[in-house]
Amino acid sequence: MKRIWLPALLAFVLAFGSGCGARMNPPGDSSNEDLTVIGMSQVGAESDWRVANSESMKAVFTEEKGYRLLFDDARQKQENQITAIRRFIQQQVDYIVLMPISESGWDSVLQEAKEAGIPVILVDRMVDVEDDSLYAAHIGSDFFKEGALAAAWIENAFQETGNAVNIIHIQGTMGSTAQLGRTAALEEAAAAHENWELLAQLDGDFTQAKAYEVMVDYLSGLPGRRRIDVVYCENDNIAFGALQALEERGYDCGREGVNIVAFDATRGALTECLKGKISLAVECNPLLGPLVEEVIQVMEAGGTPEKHRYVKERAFTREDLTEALITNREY
Ligand code: GYE
Repeated sequence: MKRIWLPALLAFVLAFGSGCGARMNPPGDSSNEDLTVIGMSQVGAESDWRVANSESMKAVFTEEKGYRLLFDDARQKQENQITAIRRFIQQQVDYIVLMPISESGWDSVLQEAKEAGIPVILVDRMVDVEDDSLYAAHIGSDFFKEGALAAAWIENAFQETGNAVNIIHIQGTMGSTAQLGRTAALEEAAAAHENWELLAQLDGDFTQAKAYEVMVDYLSGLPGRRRIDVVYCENDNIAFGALQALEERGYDCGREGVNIVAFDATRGALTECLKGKISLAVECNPLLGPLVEEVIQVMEAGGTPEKHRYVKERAFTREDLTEALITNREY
């Protein structure tokens, strides 16, 4: 439903409806109210990060604040995202907010949105399109930078060793910006360190179940026990799956054993970090709802939003953490 300009609506009601008690809507029916309609296509609910991200959006875009949020969960399928966007175009929403599962394959559907005059705001990951006028703005994380923070920690942690540093790399959804950036940072660092050995690159699809499965398979396929120094997990849920698989097979995880490095730094991972089981938790901030609202407010006022906005992030080791910090964390 498109917005109806309130003064015009009032004038209409006063001119034609006054005196007979007519209203456009019965009480409680907000279908014709002056709401900004947002069609949101979310990747899915594959991780704790994702759930926190969806909650942040839902908390901001409420009817009390003047929005109607049409939220679509794509269950981790790009075709579902494309179908949702086409539906939003038909419904003539005011804005489309898209968390794209992967970078490629968006040109045509975003062109359709552009032709319908509906601005698209990208959240979290990016799209790889020829024409960057196909989206109005992008808000998310610098995933390469996050990976570089992790690589710098590994470098520092193993600088004294003369031995090989044995690394297992469990990747997120292939082709997503988060995977591409975090992978590129590790691969670049591995190429620059002669003694870093990438023993395996496994596809963990950002989920705990998949990571557990690929890690169990990998460990079961080893001829014997092997020294593993680092497991570079491209999100917290991958780290949880890897940790479970490693511990079940008798590996100790922590500074003296297998160093798990994870991304997101959600409460669950920080808890494992404080226990010493995750060595490094690199932050990735999912609380992007308020920043998306800022972009919409700029556009509502006729302005042009910043094209790319990256959120500030840090990394945590056990020494940085306290119970209180974890309890007070918003995600
Ligand atoms: O790290 C992961 C999620 O794109 C930043 O996707 C996001 C990533 C996040 O499922 O947990």
